[in-house]
Amino acid sequence: MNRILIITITTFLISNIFSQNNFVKINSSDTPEQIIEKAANVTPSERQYEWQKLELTGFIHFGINTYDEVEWGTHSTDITKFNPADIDVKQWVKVFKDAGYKLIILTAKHHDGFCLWPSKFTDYNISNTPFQNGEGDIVRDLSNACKEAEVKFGVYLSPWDMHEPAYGTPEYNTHFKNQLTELLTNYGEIAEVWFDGACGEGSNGKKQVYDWLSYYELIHKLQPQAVVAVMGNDVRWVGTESGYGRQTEWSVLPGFVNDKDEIAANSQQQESNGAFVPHDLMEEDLGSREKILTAKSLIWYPAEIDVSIRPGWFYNDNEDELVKSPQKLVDIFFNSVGLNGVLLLNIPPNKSGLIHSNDIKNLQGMKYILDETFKDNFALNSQIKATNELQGNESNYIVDNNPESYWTTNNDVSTASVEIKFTRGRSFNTLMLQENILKGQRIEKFRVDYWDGQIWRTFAKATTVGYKRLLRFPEVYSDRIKIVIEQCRTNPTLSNIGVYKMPPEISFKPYDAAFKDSLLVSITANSMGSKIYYTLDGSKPNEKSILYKDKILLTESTTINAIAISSDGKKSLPASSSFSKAKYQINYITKYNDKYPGSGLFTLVDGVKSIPNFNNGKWQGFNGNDMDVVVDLTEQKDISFIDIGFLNNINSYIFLPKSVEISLSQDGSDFSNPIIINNDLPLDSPDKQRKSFSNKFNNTTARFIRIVAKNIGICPNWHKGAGEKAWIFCDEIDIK
Ligand code: FUL
Repeated sequence: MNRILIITITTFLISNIFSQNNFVKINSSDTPEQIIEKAANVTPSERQYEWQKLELTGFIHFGINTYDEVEWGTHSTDITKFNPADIDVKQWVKVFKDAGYKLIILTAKHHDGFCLWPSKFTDYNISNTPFQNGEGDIVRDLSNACKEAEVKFGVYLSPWDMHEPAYGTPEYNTHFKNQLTELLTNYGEIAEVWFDGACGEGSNGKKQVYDWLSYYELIHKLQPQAVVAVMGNDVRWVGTESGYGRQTEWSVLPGFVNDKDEIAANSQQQESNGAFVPHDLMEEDLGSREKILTAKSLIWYPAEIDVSIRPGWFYNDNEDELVKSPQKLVDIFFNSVGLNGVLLLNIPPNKSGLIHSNDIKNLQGMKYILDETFKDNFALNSQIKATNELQGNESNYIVDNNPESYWTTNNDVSTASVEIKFTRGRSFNTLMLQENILKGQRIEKFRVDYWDGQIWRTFAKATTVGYKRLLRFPEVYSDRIKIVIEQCRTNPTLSNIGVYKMPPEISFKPYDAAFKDSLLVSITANSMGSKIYYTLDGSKPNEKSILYKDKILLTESTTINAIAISSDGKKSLPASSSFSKAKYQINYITKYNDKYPGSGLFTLVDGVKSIPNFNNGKWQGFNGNDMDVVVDLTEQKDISFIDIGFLNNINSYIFLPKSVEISLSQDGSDFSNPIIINNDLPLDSPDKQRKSFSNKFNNTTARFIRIVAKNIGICPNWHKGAGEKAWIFCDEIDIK
């Protein structure tokens, strides 16, 4: 995303792009009050409004990168390896739909240029792969599956195309529109078109000047209901790919237009440029009074928050254990949908064309927590009174469960409050507010108080609301709350209030540890009055399992499974933690790196071997230095066999040791005559393998065993990390 493109467009074009109410010009004669009033009345277009209500949308990154295990491909990739033998696009749709997602966007073409549909305009497409004997069309299959499941469908078409020879020339704009036309005419209704702003070099070393406005015109002609996102005029990029929006998130932003009605749109998504706004989309403040008072125009330009469930956008089995947890996904929900945005969550299918079970499990966990949280709204049908209300828009519309009906004040007030009395006292920790954005986004600052029996106490404060604002706070018990709108651009509206209690969440202390003789484990739940039940035999916990009262004493390797049930009957997701008992004492002469501690001090002697996937937490890493440890068997023992396991994953700078030295001692100080086992594999042997360094012994006794694994030190010259520290990853020392 490194390029600036300046496009000059006419007023005529811009008035086509923005409907009457989602775009307003500021006149030089406008007073500050008039500008604020204008801002308060900018509203979404119909397609923007329909899109905003989706809340949860899904992203699928799939393509040749899945097979190359890269995030960005190259123009010269061999596409004959593309063959998702077990592909089941219905599974993709089901996974998203079951979790409440309303739209799925597919990477029809990523930056490498490979097309998942048989495009007539390039050979670099799915029909030239072995997949379904060249008859495959994943855009067709997924759009059909979405239609059948009543999920909306969208396309990601990368403007940057590393493969297409025309890229970098004006002809490419025609080529790109030809491809857009194929996607927008052959696959039914398209709800969103997603353009990334990346503009790198093509195969000829040239960069492209994108003719964005002609792309938009084409889209609006062929699929008028489709929003154009990110490098588009309907939906803006939130500014990060972390899943977290701003605490103050305005949908009304300054736009381009000057007094002479000439418009300069800086249409490039960049670190330093917005698509349709004259500032950096990564800035913290996009729409405050300070910003809009100097604006030339104001536009409705809401935020989409894109994030992947894994570290990467494309599938890589190295990341199977790094799928975001249900709790993390819920946190993302609160910080995207709950901050006036739409969440676009990416779940990448694997090489066989299926979504991995870890992703499904965590997404289902997210859905469970959200359903449990939002199933009872304590505010529904409560008694409600406002300081001021407009006839026909009384305050009871806030609690009628209809997001389209709303309360507003009978004159232009910038402060007002609404008091809600529940049918009885409740404990709650979550609040939801919605403005009626069809009237505009107006609230700038609010607080929420509860009645403690004697006085009002503030328990939450925030700034913008917009389509939806969610707040979490430490549990409060009361039968009454008051929403105090402290600052507003014009008379405020509220269409919905929700007051909820989240299900409890469990924590273990310590978590997943190895220990020597015994270990005390505590379990806590983050909701007052919750009961915790657990099992020690691997079975699923329920209300009939052991009730947790005090720390659990472990003397054997054990997995604890637990659930918490709050006083109002809400169940946590089951949680589990494994504890392994070390067979021996171990002392470190060189210490492991704290970034990869495995499960702590006893990891190497806890009897747990790791799979050749260094992410599963049981590997200990040594960075740049040798591994040098002494195992103490605590008494003289017969020894017949010693085996030490190491990981090879040079893509992550993890190399096998040059050699492993084993020396035995009776007294723990004299370690002479080590047995040296050399690495017999080449350093560049395939990744993700666990190699044993072992030795047999005859008639040998010892109490102490010293193991030195020699690190190659720094990554070799031919390696991408040449000169940087190399890692050794060890999982287990096995002694028989
Ligand atoms: C980025 C792209 O470069 C990534 O590969 C990914 O597609 C993401 C959603 O957008 O800008």
